[in-house]
Amino acid sequence: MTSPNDNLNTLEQQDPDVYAALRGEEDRQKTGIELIPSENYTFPEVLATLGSVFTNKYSEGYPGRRYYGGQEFTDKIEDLARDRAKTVFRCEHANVQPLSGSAMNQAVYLGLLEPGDTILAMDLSHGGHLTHGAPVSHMGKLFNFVRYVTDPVDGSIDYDQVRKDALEHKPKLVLCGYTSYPRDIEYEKFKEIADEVGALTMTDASHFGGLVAGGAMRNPFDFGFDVVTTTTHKSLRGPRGGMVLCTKDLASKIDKSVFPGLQGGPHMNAIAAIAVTLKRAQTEEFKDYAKQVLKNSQTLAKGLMDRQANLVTGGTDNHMMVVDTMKSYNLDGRVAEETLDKVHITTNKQIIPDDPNPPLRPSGIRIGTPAATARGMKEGDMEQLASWIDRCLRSPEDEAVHEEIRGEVVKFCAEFPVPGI
Ligand code: DSN
Repeated sequence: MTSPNDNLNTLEQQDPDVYAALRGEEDRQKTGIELIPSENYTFPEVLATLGSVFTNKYSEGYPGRRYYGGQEFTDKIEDLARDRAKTVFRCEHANVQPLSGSAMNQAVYLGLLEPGDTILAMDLSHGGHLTHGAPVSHMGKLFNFVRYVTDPVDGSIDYDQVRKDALEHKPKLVLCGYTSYPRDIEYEKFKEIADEVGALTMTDASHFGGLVAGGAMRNPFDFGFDVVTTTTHKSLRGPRGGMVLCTKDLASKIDKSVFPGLQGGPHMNAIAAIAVTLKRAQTEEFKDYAKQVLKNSQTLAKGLMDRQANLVTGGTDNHMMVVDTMKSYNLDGRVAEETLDKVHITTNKQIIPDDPNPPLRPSGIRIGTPAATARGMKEGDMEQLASWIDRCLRSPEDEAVHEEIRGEVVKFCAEFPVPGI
């Protein structure tokens, strides 16, 4: 059997351009601090599994019911992935085939609803996701999405307004979950609202799936939710992929919707890597990791606010914070992102609620702690990060300050090896 190193040697000989980019990306990941809340460093054994022979195999269908021969080992890994997902998320059924987040959510809408049906979901510009019915998305055109917004004063979800929207529009599905919202969800309220109008309940837990798995955040199934979707590469630290988790009575509709409804051959190398990730997720070490992500997030948010930064909702309950960079530093999000890039601190520009600016030049940035925590950073390190971020954004034109911080960041990063590199 060839080793991953042998395979990389072959890549270097066969394709020096791609090889150079791969080494460059490794170096970028090692010498910078990754603070995009949806990114992470996966486990070494996940990287190995992703680059394994499972990528060679077609496996349309489900374990025991495939359309191609030679499924002895693929059946085993898909069963492992499904069983582990059910254990980790305490649910009755798991489909681990969605290629990623968009397909995963589409499979739910298309499997449980009819085109034109109403779905109540969070508005993209208030923290929801593109696949939660943004008008530019195909799903936004196919279904009648009613989008709730956050409270204009404190920035959190206004449950009274959600209830009013539900009573007025009678959705068939009530969806909660977010991509840029720094607070926890009151599942009991969503469930009560959905029950009042006879709607199904769904959480898109993509951002915080790993924190639910690690017991650091609440699990929507404990509140009687019907469906939870999650990508597998964010706080869960697995390969890029998606899962639909649901109650037993929805299982057949979900499975048919994923295949043959939406997808063809599943990516078996990713499914094997999801199985590996879900084994990790059951360890004490992973539980500690999930708790530390939250402690780091709260420390970093406090560190920024102590330095007079303005955070949407005034803090965080989860792994992320949204900084209003216009109010804090008089910089738009693009300039803030680019300025932090110069000192090897990676964040992403972010539209904030009722943002007067356009998405490519919005008023904020998003910052999150899952990746930094995966490298072993703790509260004291978050204090240091807050100080660098604040100093850098208060001196956006000062090259000398940038050079000084960049040097400190690179030195600091050397103390925190990136898993798998
Ligand atoms: N792109 C992801 C995020 O950054 O939140 C969601 O798909």
